[in-house]
Amino acid sequence: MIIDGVVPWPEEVADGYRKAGCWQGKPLGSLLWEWAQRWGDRVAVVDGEHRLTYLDLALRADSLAERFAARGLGHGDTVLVQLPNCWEFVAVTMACFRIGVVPVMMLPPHREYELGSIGTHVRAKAIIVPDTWKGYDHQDLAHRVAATLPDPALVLVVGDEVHGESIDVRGLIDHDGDPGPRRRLLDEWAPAGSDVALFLLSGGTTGVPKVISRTHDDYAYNIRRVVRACDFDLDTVYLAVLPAGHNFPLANPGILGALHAGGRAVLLPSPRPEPVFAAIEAERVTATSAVPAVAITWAEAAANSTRDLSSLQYVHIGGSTLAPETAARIGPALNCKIQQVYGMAEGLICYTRTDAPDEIAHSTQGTPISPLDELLVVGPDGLAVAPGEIGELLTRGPYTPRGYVGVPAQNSVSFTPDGWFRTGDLVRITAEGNVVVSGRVKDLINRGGEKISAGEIETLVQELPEVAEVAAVPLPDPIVGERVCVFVSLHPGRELTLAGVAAALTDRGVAAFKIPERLEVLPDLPHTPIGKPDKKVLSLLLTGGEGPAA
Ligand code: J2J
Repeated sequence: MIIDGVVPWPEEVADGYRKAGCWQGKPLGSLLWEWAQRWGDRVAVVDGEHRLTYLDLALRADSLAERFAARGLGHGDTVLVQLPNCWEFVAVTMACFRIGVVPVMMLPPHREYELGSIGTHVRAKAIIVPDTWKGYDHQDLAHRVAATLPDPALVLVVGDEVHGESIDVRGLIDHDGDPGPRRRLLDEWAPAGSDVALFLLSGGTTGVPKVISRTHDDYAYNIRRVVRACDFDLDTVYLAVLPAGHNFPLANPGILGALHAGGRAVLLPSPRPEPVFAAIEAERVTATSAVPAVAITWAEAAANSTRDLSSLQYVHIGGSTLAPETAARIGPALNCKIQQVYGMAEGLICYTRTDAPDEIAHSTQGTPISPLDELLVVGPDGLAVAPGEIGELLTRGPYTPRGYVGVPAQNSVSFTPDGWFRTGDLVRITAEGNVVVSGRVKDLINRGGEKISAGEIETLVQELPEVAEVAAVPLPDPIVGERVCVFVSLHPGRELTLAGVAAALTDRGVAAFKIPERLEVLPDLPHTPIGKPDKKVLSLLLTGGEGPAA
């Protein structure tokens, strides 16, 4: 089934990946039943008091899938999934995979602005939310957003307080323990391996929603390879603390990797050290993943913790720059090995391997997980740089799609005519083949691993009546790496405060992590020769001479 705006791999390339055995033609929902048959009574998912076996998970997913279908959801329909880390997230995702419904992985802090713009872009047919989360009423949010979407959209809610007009997700789950005819029926409705399995969101570099389509074939291959790179096996107990809808904890190797290996995924809705340490102790967690800012808080808190963390073997760290000295501190503090990961929802994943010497694991971001990943480092002229030199990384491969969904103009910028994805990251590749990320050319702000498009913030701030011109730049920060700083010039006689900007963007329904944390008002912004705000000069104003952190 072809979804509007999804860019396929060229047929001959796709054939090559099939012949090479990367793409096996199995939808992720059928893998669920393979796992259930192999490991039926082993525990698959732990969420607080809830412990689901593989069979239990498959039965619940099937039950949900049948009910989704009964409400008209089918192949290629998109559903915004905004759930915290909970067992229902896994069951809902698997249910979608079973019947070719495409979950769109939103994050819990997203609000009207993000749900509305993405939901419109993908023509969402349903929104799945918790009733409330961190004191915020997501059920109400979902109804407000649903009313603005181009197509009628169902609102499905996970929680105890489900209103009359919403569908209670837990209420859709019923089974008597026998897969029986329901499983056979759903097998008949299964999507093809080449169909889109899910949509992930990219931080992006402009205000255009950048939705990444991942097929069952490509995602399954990604998961198989990364399970290998991280030595996940039957004994793996993986703790998911980053938001589960993010590619990293979802599948690299994350929750789906742990399940694919026959291990166990423990879901925790918070990365705060104490609950994390308590979960590691209680569940004998062997591996977890974190962005650097989170891993640093764990390393600091571990010294004063009496929790038994001895089961922990690996922490996967990625999403933003990790200084080698910091990397060297984290392993000893948590008494485990770290594996660095340089990854992106657009595909390419690089990992330092479990047996890498410390020097490699601390100072590089590792090698690609697939021998078929192609990496090309180019200079500003678009030509390959000399080996070992820094340049922008371009990549292609069996799990790196050839375009964002429905944005042809953006695709002609983000992808080369021969299908290379321009990562926007500056890297060098060492003589041993390890990637070292050394900066970026793309215009975004990386706030503790959350990617914020400078262009998107600029569009929003530009709408304020006081603002003549705006530029958003990263403000280097010792804790989260970067925060959003906006430079503005104002119309004559107008005034603007940081609180005013924050209030206006919050009113627009923008997620809190994107709200600017510093405002600088200048009489005029400096400009480049072609008349754009000169962000290099602005960044220098912030750092007093040193450029912004990479
Ligand atoms: C510096 N920058 C990094 C690293 C990603 C695993 C891990 C991370 C992501 C992710 C992911 C970095 N050092 N180690 O999806 O599966 C920056 C780069 C990159 C962008 C991608 C996964 N690791 N980055 O972070 O789609 O700029 O994916 O292009 O959110 O994060 O962001 P995202």
